[in-house]
Amino acid sequence: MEEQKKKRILSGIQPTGTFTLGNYIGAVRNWGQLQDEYECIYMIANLHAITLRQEPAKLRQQTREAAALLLACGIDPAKSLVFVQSQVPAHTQLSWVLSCNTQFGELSRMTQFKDKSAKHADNVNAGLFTYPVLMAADILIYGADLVPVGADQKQHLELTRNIAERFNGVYGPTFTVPEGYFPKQGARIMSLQEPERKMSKSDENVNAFILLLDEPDVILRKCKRAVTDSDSRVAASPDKPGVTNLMTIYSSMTGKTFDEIEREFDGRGYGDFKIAVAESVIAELSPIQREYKRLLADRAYLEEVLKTGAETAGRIARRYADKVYKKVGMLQL
Ligand code: ATP
Ligand code: LTN
Repeated sequence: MEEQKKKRILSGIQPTGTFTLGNYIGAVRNWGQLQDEYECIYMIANLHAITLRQEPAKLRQQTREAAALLLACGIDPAKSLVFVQSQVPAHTQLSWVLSCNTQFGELSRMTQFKDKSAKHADNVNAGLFTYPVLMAADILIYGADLVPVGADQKQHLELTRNIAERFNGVYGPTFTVPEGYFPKQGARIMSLQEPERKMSKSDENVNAFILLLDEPDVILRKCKRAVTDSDSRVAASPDKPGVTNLMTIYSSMTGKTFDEIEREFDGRGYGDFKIAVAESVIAELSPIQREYKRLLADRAYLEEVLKTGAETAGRIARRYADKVYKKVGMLQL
């Protein structure tokens, strides 16, 4: 019997700093788990990162660190393609064509654009506005079937689907219309300080997030300081967003259900619970941190992985971009 072709996955993460526990639970952890079932392509979105001002040397270093972190989180270059977005120029080439097939009104409705332009009012650049078009190009240029991301990217994915469908309607079947792939639990890990907002690596309050490279004592301190509610019962409910968020984290780390967690901490109060949350996070992150240090020290290996990744991804992307350029009437050489 002919072996069924594996479905293709693509996702990306910006090298804007060390990944948070939110990035890990909402996205990166799942990427490793999907490698056997799917053909996976994972990208470090450094072009997206410059929609906010970055310091060049720091961005270069963070890009290397992001690659090491992805591998340390279980992405195996023998199974998945890992590469840096700027090293596959076909993404930006497709992005231009897609931007001519995207409406100003659609981009104006993107909540990430509204949030980020409000937060960085001194630098509302065109790239920040067209960010989702480049993201659509990243996905469509590989004919990806599935895109594993956190819930905050749902709107961008919906836009990608609309762009693909519209393009197919005008120029004939060209793009695969991708589906989002969201974790059942933990698709939106919230800030430890303001549990109504998502945990974000660019938060100015360092107590709001846990970074994958935080030391055990830092993780313990951040968990102890996490905002909870006035009563002291460990129970999930919409009016207890702080505790519910910690329960989501604990559940993601241990595999325990909310019911099991409620029973485990029945009558024990928040103090014990927060220590248990911290310990579960430390246990999960320690091996990742060890592997990260080892990888970062082996620069030649990392460079080789990224080079091979960019070459292989580049070949796939080039073919797709050529096809699209032909379809829209660009003169071929
Ligand atoms: P920044 O804070 O710099 O805007 P970010 O922390 O949102 O960045 P991204 O690089 O934009 O990180 O996102 C990488 C992946 O992590 C995406 O799939 C995104 O949906 C997911 N993600 C980000 N924050 C969270 C969160 N708090 N909970 C769950 N998933 C998240
Ligand atoms: N915008 C995404 C990062 C990203 C991405 C992608 C995710 C860039 N290109 C393609 C999935 C597919 C974010 O997480 N902020």
